[in-house]
Amino acid sequence: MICLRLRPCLQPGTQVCRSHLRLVHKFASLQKATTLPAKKVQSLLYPFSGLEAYLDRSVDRTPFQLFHPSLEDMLKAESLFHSSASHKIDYYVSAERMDHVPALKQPEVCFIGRSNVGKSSLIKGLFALTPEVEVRVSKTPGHTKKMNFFRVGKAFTLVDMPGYGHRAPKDFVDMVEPYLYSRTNLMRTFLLVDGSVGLQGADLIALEMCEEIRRPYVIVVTKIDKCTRGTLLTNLMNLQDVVKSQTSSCFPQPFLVSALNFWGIYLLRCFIAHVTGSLKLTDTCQS
Ligand SMILES: Nc1nc2c(ncn2[C@@H]2O[C@H](COP(=O)(O)OP(=O)(O)OP(=O)(O)O)[C@@H](O)[C@H]2O)c(=O)[nH]1
Ligand SMILES: [Mg+2]
Repeated sequence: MICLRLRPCLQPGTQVCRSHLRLVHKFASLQKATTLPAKKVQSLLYPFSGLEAYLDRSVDRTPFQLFHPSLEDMLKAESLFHSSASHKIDYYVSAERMDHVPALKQPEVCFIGRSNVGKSSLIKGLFALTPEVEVRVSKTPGHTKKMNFFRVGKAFTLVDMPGYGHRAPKDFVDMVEPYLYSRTNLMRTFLLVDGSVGLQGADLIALEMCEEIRRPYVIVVTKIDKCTRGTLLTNLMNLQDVVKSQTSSCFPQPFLVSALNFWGIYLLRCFIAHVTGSLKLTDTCQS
């Protein structure tokens, strides 16, 4: 449709950059999302709030709301995800081995998880305000084969990792483990778990690896649009039990997200801005 509309305007020799044709999702921006009815805004901003009423009274809500920034802070964080001449967001480089990893000084965060859990889609969602930054996603597991580095100006770098489990690259462990151990500017690892299936055996191994490495990491529960509330709650409670009883470096609050409809994306943008030291929060919260 867009192509059809543009075609009559084209003069011979005119080039249309494909990136200009990519549209920004209507909820990519928090400002647009806040025009929705209040209850919907609440679920988009703090997805746990939509589940809270269905939890047994005996369940402690505190761990789920440790990081609870104000709308103002989230808006400030969002500005970091807009690309400009002085703050360029771009794909930088891919690395297959540690000696290919770029020597960047700015704080870094990385995304790990089973193949197909939604790592690349999540990064695409975070970068939805700059659709010219191409993040490749696929429904075929094992799509991302290398560590892909995306720079967010001089503020921080996001690293999209290959997945583990089904169709993982053969050298997954050799590639990812040394990175996690030795990357000095790595501020947080985000370990993604599929909300519709919960923790799998391979996730428990990844969790163990993160515990061994003893660097701070955070669990992100993905695809929350895909499952019933009951399934999500069951998987979430199980996850909380594991985090409470088996971890010491894991942030107690899981971040619930849907890359499809932007639930939790604004909160995660704000958390990334916070842990990389790019944003001073007005409210006090833990991390
Ligand atoms: N419904 C729904 N589907 C999603 C979501 N996030 C990702 N997907 C789908 O899940 C599939 C895998 O997504 P990717 O982002 O490529 O997954 P990945 O973790 O990067 O996978 P690998 O690169 O293979 O390790 C794609 O078909 C996505 O469209 C989500 O929030 N909701
Ligand atoms: Mg991927």
